[in-house]
Amino acid sequence: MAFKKNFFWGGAIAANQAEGAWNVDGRGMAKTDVTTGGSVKAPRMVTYVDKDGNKCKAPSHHFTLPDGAHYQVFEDELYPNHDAIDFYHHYKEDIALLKEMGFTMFRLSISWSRIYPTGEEDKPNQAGIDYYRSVFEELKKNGIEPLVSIWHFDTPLALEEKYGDWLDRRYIDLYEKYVRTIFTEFKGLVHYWLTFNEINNTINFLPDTASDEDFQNAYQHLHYQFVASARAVRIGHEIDPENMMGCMICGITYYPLTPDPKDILHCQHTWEKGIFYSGDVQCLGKYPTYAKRLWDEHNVKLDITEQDIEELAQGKMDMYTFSYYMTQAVTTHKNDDVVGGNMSFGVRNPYLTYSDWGWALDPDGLQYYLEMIYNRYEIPLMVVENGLGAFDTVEEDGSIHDPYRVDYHRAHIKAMDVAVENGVDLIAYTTWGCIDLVSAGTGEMRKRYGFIYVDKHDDGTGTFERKRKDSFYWYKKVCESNGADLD
Ligand code: BGP
Repeated sequence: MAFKKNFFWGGAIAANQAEGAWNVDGRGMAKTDVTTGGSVKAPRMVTYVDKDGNKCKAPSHHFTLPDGAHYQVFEDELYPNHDAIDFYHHYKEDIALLKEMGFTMFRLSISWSRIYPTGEEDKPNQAGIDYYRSVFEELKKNGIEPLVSIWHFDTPLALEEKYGDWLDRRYIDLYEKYVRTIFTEFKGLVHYWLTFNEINNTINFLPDTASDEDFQNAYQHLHYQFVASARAVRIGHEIDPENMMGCMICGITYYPLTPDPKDILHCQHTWEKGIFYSGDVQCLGKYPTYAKRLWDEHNVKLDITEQDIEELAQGKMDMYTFSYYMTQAVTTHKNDDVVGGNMSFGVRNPYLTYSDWGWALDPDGLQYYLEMIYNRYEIPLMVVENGLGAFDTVEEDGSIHDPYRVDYHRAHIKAMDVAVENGVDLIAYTTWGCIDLVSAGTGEMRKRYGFIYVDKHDDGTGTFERKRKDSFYWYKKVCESNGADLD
């Protein structure tokens, strides 16, 4: 196997999908606290009260709070992220299991509203800081390097109500205050930071049929996050020159469905809009040439200042990190054979099979992505999410047989190995949802990714008991053999 001696093997979770304890120790709310469960067919809903006091629900994707409305938790609704898998109270037990598997890296996120409950306090919430310090110390004690996402889809709800969803320049300073606090408090404990999880989602999941106003908002939202991210990179380096700062991109490999030159061109433009736009700004420190075309297509006029341009140039990433689950075929021809549920994942690729949630299974696409991206930026890469969301069955004796999960990871690790052999500087692999957690897309528990099973269910029941699946023992061999033993 080609992996370096100090390659990081591990797994990943996110605060809002794992911690639970949503209203404990002074934490403020985030959007996920007013978001219900859903399924592949039914979207997750946000709950709010309109200006006349009526209880309302709306699909959470691309939701904008109407004027005069307020987000609200309703007693007769179930909010899966409220308890999640209660990592907040189980972290010691969970870290012991990760150590047993041989993890050398664990990716987790900080909930902004545990540190600044409304985002606008002058002083941080000490209980939030103490909690994360204990988690990082526990990891250190167990020889596991933390990889910390600063923002994983969880802006404090109070800011969302006041300033909309990153549509206000004031977010940049508020985010700066938050990152200064965590860089200072956790100096020496954390060295690997990711500024915004899947920052490109704002634009790559926006359908071409969306209105010009939606595109205007999406590109503006992204611009403020790019500046906030670049500023975090600069400040992260100032506070601790040993900090390694990374972007985090939702990595999708796009293929043209046919050799029609129009499909090839369309595919290239899909890469530019969905993947390269966000990577180029963050890794090359400036907007690419094709940005003007993307903006012009939808009459987008951005608020970009001279200072923003300077900040982008000063905040280039040390590493490129990404999630990888699937590939998508795109075409300019009429084709109704689309895949996915309430979110579209392109047209069906006849050469691939699909998961129960409509995600294309394609390890070759990971090799393609790794080689494409490394050739573009030539900085270290990390695969920080990869995994199979699947139904698991607990047998009567408590065992969980999940050969499908082992097959999935084995094939993706082999693909990484070939890319490394071909010269890609890949330094880490953290599988998604190494401990079962709440799905971000559907809010389900039954869409399980873990090597560790958690007794928690979609109807809110469960004991939170943890169990080792068969894949737990398999991944342990992988970690301990540095990827050599994949049998
Ligand atoms: C990514 C997110 C994660 C995670 C994963 C799997 O988009 O960064 O938060 O949830 O996808 O998606 P899902 O939970 O919808 O299966």
